[in-house]
Amino acid sequence: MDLKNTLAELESKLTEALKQTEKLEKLQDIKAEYLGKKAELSLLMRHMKDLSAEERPVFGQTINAAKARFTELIELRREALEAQQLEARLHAEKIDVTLPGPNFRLGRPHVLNRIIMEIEDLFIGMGYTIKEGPEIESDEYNFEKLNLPKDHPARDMQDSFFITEDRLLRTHTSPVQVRTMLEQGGSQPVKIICPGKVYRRDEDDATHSHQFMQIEGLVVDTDTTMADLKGTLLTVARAMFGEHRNIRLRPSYFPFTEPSVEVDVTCFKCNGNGCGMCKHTGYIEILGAGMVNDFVLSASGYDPSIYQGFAFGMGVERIAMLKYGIDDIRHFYTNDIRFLKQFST
Ligand code: 2U9
Repeated sequence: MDLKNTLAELESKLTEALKQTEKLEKLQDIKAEYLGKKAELSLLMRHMKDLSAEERPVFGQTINAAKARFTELIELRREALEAQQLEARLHAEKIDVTLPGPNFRLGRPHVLNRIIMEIEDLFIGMGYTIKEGPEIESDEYNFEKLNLPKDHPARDMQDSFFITEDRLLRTHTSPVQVRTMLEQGGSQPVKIICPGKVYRRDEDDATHSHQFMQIEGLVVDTDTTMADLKGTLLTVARAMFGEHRNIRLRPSYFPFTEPSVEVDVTCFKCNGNGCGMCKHTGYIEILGAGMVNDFVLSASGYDPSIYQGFAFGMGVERIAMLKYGIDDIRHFYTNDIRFLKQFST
């Protein structure tokens, strides 16, 4: 059989073998069988020595052309099989984009933080700055500078968690105001609100929590009056409880303010007519306030003959409980998702 026929026969065998092969890995074996060292094609080269000098190059070129052709046939099959495999994978991994997605549960700010943000927005609108400070405080900033010396009976109103003789968990955010006044050096006006966590040694029950949140405010300037305080608190009451609310001030006592007042808002359930919610008084207490005590002004560097100030403080939980009719303060801290999810934006 001459060389051309042998090669044609080999090529048709190779073509057949490739046609039968469905697996990419098998191509390696076929390549070895048809192009490897022991392949028939390679063995044919041994006949070179029996040929004349003129015949050898033609023989060599023919064999090399066959090698190139065989390599091409194998590669073409490889490409076809690869394309087939990709097609199969794409088909198997097809995603149905019309299927409904997983039901993501959106988070939301805690109801207490929402109320704080609302109140912050209101005060920012009135030109206030928000100030925060440390939760571990010195006795001096938490008590002494606020007119609560060591033997003062009013310290009992705020039973405290002491860490050392001089360090405690702050019982109110008032030390933030003290720090701000000291920073301002007794000559710049102050207009701030201070939100944050506070701690008191109370037994936890439906209306008491050893940790709760407060927002306090402080304005110090050379022409600050009780009328400014009243106007400001009326604005807060209306923003929180409805535009038709009114407020009344009742005399009270706080060591850091003089005079001091407790502030009631007309009942938002009965519009002030009297109902179970307001115990038939028409009013609900929402916060405490007053004109800054002269001692407190001087203790933080402000001359009370030039400066006056007003201050107020509210418990955020109390505001939320009134606003949403929540009957137990512990709901805010036990994180029952059924409770929390009721307060969406
Ligand atoms: C400085 C001067 C005065 C802050 C004030 C109140 C009145 C008040 C309570 C409300 C409910 C605390 O959370 S509560 O128990 N607070 O009634 N707080 S005046 O007066 C200040 C603070 C800082 C330098």
